[in-house]
Amino acid sequence: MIHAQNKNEAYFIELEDRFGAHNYHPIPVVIEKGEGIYLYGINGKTYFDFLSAYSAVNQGHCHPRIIKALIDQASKLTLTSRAFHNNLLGEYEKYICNYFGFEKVLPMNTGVEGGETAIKLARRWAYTVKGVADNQAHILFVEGNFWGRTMAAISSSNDPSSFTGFGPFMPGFSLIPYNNLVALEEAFKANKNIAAFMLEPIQGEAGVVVPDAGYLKGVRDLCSQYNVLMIADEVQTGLCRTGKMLACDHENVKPDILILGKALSGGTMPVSAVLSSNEIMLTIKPGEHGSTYGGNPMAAAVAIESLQVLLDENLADNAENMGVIFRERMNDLMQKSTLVTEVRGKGLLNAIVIAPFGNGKTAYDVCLMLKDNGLLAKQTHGDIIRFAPPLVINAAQINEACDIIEKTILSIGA
Ligand code: IF1
Repeated sequence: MIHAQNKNEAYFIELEDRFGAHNYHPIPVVIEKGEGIYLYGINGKTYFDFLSAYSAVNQGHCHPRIIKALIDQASKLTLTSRAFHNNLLGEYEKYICNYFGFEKVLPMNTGVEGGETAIKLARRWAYTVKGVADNQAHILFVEGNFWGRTMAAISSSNDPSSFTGFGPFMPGFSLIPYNNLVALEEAFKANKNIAAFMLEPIQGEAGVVVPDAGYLKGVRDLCSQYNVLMIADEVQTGLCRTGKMLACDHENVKPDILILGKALSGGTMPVSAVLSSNEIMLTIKPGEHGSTYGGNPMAAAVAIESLQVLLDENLADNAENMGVIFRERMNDLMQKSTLVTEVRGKGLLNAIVIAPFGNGKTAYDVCLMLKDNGLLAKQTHGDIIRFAPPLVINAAQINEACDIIEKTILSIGA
């Protein structure tokens, strides 16, 4: 086995190109180690991680407590399947239900499985509780949503890069504009078969789109008034990312169904969870839904520790405070450079919008320059750069990272 240092970045990138599907266009950097807010390249360079694996490593890379929980459990029992009980699952279910104030949890693995589970629960509730006629249940989504890559997820998408060439699509879905309570109430009045309204409290992939103050509360009130389930997809916005434990907490809104994922495992393995009430959760009977790995002992052990770390290290408050510093620095930069046309976000989920510059260059090109200056971030939708470091970042580090962003932007043009 030749050690990695004998092989350069091109070697590993070429391996992926030759043997891997081409379903991504990564920033050309090869990482071999992660610790806290830093990623370490095989090229010997150290980088600020300002993506956090799309908010999956909120606790920081390889958090020692979470890694210990993973290793300890992996050495004892990794998987029983749900055909048998084990001594971890019930403890985890009690812990996470009490942690978020819900009666029951349905444990899955990926975020999109969480979304699929939420939709199945909503449809089943519509038929057995709300009284919607069979196969008539409708789920309402918002334009710009992103909740994964499955056929149901792309069937509810209005992003051509998500759905083009994958039809036919799942029926019973429609979209309304985000951040629009008038459109929401009109949709509820027009269709009595609406089982649920599913939304991200802040739209991540759409480019960190923060709705108006009061929108989430308005959604909550309209869903209650029209007997429609509110499904909050907090896979990316949850777990302290936006400065509160949940983004819904900014307006003291409690959804009927809450979807969690990503940082639920601190970036160690796929762990997702759907939380809801007995009335909704018990509409699914034994054998009607599940997953081989859903709720496995390793996931249970890691999720408990990942959630406890969020509390013990006050990561919501830190995200709030560091986010204020970050947006102040970015707004200051916007005064210095016409390249930055907008700054938006909440907590440590932020983004800047980049104006077109020099012969078709885009935000991707800015990300390449940021990489060369020691900071890793990723563009979305051509002109937006999302900045989302691990929530353990401190004031000195966030300012050092902002120095890199400022230096990079000003090197392109004032
Ligand atoms: C990729 C995007 C982000 C999500 C929300 C559910 C899921 C996601 C709000 C599904 C997943 C991931 C998917 C990942 C990159 C990343 C992403 F760029 F794709 F759109 F974060 F914005 N709800 N988002 O953001 O969770 O099944 O992936 O565990 O596809 O490369 P998953």
